Amino acid sequence: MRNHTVTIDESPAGPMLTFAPIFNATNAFIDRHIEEGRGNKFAIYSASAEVTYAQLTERVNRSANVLHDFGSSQRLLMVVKDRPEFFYLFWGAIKAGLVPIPVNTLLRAEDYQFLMVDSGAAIVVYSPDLVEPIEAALETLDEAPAHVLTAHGKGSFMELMAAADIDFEALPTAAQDDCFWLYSSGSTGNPKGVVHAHQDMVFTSELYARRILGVTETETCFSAGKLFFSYGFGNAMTFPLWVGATTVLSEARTTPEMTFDVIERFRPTIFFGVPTLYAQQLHLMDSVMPDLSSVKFCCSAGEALPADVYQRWKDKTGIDILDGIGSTEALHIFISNRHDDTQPGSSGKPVPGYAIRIVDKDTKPVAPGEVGALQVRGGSTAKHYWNRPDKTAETMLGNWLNTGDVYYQDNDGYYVNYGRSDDMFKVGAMWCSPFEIESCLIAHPKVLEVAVVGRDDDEGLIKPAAYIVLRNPEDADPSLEDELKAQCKAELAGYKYPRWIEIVENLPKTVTGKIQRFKLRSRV
Ligand code: 3UK
Repeated sequence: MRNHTVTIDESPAGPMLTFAPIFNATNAFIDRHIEEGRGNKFAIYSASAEVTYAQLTERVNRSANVLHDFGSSQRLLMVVKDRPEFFYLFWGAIKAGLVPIPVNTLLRAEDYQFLMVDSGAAIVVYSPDLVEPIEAALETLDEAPAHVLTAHGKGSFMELMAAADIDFEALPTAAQDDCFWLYSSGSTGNPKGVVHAHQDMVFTSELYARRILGVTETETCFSAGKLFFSYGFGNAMTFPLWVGATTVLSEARTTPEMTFDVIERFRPTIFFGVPTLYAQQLHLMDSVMPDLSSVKFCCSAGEALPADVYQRWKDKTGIDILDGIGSTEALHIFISNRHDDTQPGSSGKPVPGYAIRIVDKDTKPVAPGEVGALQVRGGSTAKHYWNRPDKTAETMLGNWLNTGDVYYQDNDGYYVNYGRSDDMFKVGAMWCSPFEIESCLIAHPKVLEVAVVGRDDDEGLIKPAAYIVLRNPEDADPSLEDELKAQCKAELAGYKYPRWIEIVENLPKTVTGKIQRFKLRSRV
């Protein structure tokens, strides 16, 4: 068996992947393409550069040489925007036996200070425009990392790479060795370092990207979610690299306008977005209709895609959106809709190769149709959080991963999201899912975004409250409030209509676009 070899057996329980005893993911995702004759093919399109597989391989080797000289088995904190350097650093580190830790590029100095201390990284590489928060964070440290460099520009890591050798033999790692970390933002508390192995990227790329989406080397992928977010990390890096396809990178902040510009310029065949972005894009399409003719299909994850947004997108563009649920801990999507099997408003069915169960408080499977806690088991799940035995014990239950989500399986076998366990609330002893009420409200033509939380009424009993962003702020008037309440009363169980409707300019969100309902709960 060669060092990059993975063999796949089709068993009744799903595909079984076996790895060569020595397995360094860089051989499988980068070097293999040279042997397979893709050297002259483009791996990356971006505003700053176009990069072929041959150039990518050479630059990863140069980067591995620089990093290996810094010291093997160290950790490398990457605060790097979506540009080709991200690839050189990430794969060069893995090839040289270091552990890369890509982190969010939109944070403040205090956050970087936390990440530097928590990760104990000996090397920090950052995009030059982030110099202010990075330097401010470095100043607060008792002990500075041994090497701090910008990714590109004068005196940068790219300059060291230019002077380095173009050959490098991958370190003889194993498929289950620790390979890279991603930080999980979480809705509360400090982020947690999620430790992933070499094999985890292979499982997500093979089981979800190749087999469910059908990504092949002829595709061009564009992800609105950035590379530091494990959704974007798969969509825009490991998936195209696994099959020898092309990715489109943009370091610009994600806005509907930016996504339309990139799609028209680089003509991707697959677009990966998140629900709030699809809603904003639809709104923008009322005034400018972009040319989306290159896009064969779209994907959505990060939070549940309301059926209404799915349908309006389909009506307006003719393009399908495949919703699937994934997480940083599982690395990518493990329940998904399919090209030929989509149930709008649901997350779809398990991706073969993953085991899924919905359980009650005693970890007993619930009866069909009952809501419970969603758990997943599969080859890509993280075994632990860095330095957080308490959180590891709560989340990693043997081989099962507790997602923190509430789900039920409908009569046709589709998995339906009922919100986060901590966003759920009871009205008159009956469970209320914010998502169900939000899906009803967002179907109103004047509503752009909505979030529902439980709020105490005069009697201290919880009732739904809705926070709404309007398409046109001028539409705010009391009759609209009545109309929205009436719409919910007509379509939902009586107790679920929102007793309060607050029109707001925007909703609090995490950097990955998830609504922070806990912030709205404390706002009253
Ligand atoms: C929620 C969804 C309903 C759910 C992610 C795809 O979002 C990702 O990772 P995170 O670690 O958050 C995980 C949590 O987000 N969620 C994600 N997708 C859906 N809820 N429907 C969905 N389709 O609460 C989950 O536990 O930020 C998504 C791929 C990789 C990812 N990291």
